[in-house]
Amino acid sequence: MNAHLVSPDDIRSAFSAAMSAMYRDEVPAYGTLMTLVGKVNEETLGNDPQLKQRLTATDSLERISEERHGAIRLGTRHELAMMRRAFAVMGMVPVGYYDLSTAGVPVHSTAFRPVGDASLKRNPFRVFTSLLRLDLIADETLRTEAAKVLSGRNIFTEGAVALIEKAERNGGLGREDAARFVAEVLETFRWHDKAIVDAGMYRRLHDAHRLIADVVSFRGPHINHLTPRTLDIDRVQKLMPEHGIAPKAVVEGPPTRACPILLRQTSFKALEEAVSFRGADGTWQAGSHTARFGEIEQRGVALTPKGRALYDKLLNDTRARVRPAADGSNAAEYEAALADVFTAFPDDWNGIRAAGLGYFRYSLTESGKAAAAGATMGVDLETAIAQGLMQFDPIVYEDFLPVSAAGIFQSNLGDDAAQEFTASPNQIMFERDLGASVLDEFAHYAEIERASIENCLAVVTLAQA
Ligand code: OOG
Ligand code: NI
Repeated sequence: MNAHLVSPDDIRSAFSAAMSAMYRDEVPAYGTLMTLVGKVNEETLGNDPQLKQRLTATDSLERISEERHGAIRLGTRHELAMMRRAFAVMGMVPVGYYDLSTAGVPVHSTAFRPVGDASLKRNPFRVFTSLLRLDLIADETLRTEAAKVLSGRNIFTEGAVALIEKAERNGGLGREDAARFVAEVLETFRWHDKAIVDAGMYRRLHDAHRLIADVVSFRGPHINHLTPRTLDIDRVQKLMPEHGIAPKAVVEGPPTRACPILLRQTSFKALEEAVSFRGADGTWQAGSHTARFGEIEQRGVALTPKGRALYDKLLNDTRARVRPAADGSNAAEYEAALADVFTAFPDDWNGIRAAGLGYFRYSLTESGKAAAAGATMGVDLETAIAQGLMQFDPIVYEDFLPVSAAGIFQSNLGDDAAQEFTASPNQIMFERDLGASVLDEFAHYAEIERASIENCLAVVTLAQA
């Protein structure tokens, strides 16, 4: 019976493609961005045969043009728990906990994504998923009203829920069910231009925080952006205006480097879109809502806890020197400070590796394979590398960065949206609402690295025996 089940990786790929097609249809600027990113990626690979060769050798060239992440914001813990079950059918599990209250955004989040090398290579589609924290809203009346609106909506179709339950019962879905599942779950991410609240309520939610209005006022958690991955974010940022897209002032994350680390992101501002609000007598009142935007990202090496601590420190040091203004007035100054402060972070692969700052995937070189076949002596990792028997490639960072995420949120909430909340991470509450614990990202990368070394040692050991 299991032979008839479609692999979760295939369902995720189909879902990612369907979502991309829907968003391209709904937000044409996303299509423009995709085309631009595709062009820049092709040029980058053309100019850097070595990069192309490494990506091909590690089997990761194919995934790049197919790769993207999206984001949604949910209203209740029931929505979050069901979303976890829906993503599980696609082989996506919650990784990491992000507290955004520190950054003035009343949500906390996780990223649903595939784990494991084979699944990531097949399709690394991720969804940054936030849960609204009504507990951070001061106005008690509004909080109660918002909770009431949220409790009255059902963001999943009946068909989606039935197929999620069926997949859980049978350990997966057959071909027809999988196709129906993709179509049914896609409905949850669709844009609705008719609000479920009246204009007055929308205004009050909006005044409390724009994000609250976005989460509470509509029938579902529309996908608010999809983000393709580029091999050269500076180039795309520079070319965007020529293509009629205005990027945000500064790129979030680390500066431009020879060896990219973690994640760099930039977005274009959310569009003002026509919506209508419920009138008292069944009529509709015209208005507008701003939520959906576009983003691009460039991914670099995943950092160890030590590397991440250094990154966090350098980012803090930079921001203590220059805080990037929302209007871009000090963008050049910020970029200069960032580049300057980050000279303290080694910028060659072996330096990053030797200092224990990043995670790498090890493999035998051709001469390593030959040596292993000829029953050479076993040598330790450093010697094997020094003798050219082993090579290493950076393991791509698959997760997100809280400061960057906050910057992306803020750039799309308008300049009046900056608000102070008391920092109140609550991973325990989040995991209770989710109905599961989130995976520790560091443990995951460490395991990929370990397994790659073990692969090589096995060959060397076998050859010695
Ligand atoms: C999510 C913002 C975070 C990212 O790439 O860091 C994010 C949101 O605006 O809902 O997507
Ligand atoms: Ni994003």
